Amino acid sequence: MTQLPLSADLIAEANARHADALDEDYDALGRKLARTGIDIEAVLGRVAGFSVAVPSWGAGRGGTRFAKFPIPGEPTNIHEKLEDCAVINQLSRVTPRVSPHFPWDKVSDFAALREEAATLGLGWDAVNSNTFQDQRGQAHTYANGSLSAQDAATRQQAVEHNIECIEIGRQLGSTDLTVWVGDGTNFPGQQDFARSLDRYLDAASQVYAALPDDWRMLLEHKMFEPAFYSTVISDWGSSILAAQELGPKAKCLVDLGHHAPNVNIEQIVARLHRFGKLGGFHFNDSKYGDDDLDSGSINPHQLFLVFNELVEAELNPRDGFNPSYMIDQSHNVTDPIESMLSSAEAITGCFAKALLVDRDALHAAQESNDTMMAFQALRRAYSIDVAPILAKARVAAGGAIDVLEAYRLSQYRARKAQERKAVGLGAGIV
Ligand code: PSV
Ligand code: MN
Repeated sequence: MTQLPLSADLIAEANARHADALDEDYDALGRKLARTGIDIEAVLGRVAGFSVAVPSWGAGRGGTRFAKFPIPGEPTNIHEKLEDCAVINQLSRVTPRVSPHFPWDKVSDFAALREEAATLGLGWDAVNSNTFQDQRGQAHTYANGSLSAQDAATRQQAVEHNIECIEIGRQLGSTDLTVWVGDGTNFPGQQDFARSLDRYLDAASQVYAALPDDWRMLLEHKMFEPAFYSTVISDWGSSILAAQELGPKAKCLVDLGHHAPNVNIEQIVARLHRFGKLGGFHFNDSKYGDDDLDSGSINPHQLFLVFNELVEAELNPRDGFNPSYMIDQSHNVTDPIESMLSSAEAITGCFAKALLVDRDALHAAQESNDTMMAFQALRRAYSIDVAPILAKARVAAGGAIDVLEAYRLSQYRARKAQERKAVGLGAGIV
């Protein structure tokens, strides 16, 4: 039986105060959309079917290289993280899966962990391996790389860790392995670009060979950090070449924060789709070179344009279009639950807006080189406030009309502060 962390009565009472206003706004929006031939109920149905996974590691206050400022009631283990993820899903009803990270989320009994999540109404998304950090007692250091390391024993260790992640994922019911390596260099000349990629491909193919038939290996590229001169899988070009070489189960994962500023990410999405290699997303936002800001907080228009490509891609599927949607954020100054609630709403909102694009008008304008009307087809959809559709979908599924208000009313964090042990300050560089 499902046991959710927040009181259903509290959510219902909070919703009751907003119900009339929501009905009014939804009806008004319905009439507005009907004038352009859009059935709001059909959009509502699509939004109700949408979901995005939350990262287990995003439930804590990650901090930066400089400092960490924990808050009372933060989770310190996967069990507490799951409970927080369940709060996010209970209120938003759009985040029913958790993407775990190993060894951070390692437990002795994964069958029990799967049960525990199910009781909280949660399933599992892609498992993430971690060969960018050394763990206590580890035989070989990743200081000089993991899947691409010069040292064969280090590469073997990284391969085995990834295979262990697949095994854990099987027990949890996942079907995707996300592989991001921190491998790269800090100095020109430090490594030979070609040979390090050869080593990566050789090791990655051993991981690939261990994938069950219905699994995918999602390759995540990142331009820099922690390596600041070059990384082995630096961009979507390296990623798709590697995925093509590995085989059909290898796909590319786009973390929105892993590109140079102003890169046209929506075009990358279209390109990856064109070649049947779009595997998934890590949603977040970025202003400079960061990859941890809340989704849509800096560039909501870019997020909309990404979803515009995804809706377009869905209409022209290639090679089983089925990208996996995940949030990947680290929160430094906000309550992580609030940040993920806010991000989930921003992501779903962009999906909904993308559904409102008049595709016939857009395609006709494109075909006739009517630049302004093509742009306006996007602009009109982007300008529509879809909040009433999102709220209706949440209420119908048992969630909250105003997710942040209901969360604050619940006093959840204050209660956890009484129950949970305090988080350490962790290491910063100052
Ligand atoms: C790397 O910056 C990354 O985006 C990868 O997805 C990691 O698994 C995650 O963040 C957590 O460090
Ligand atoms: Mn990521």
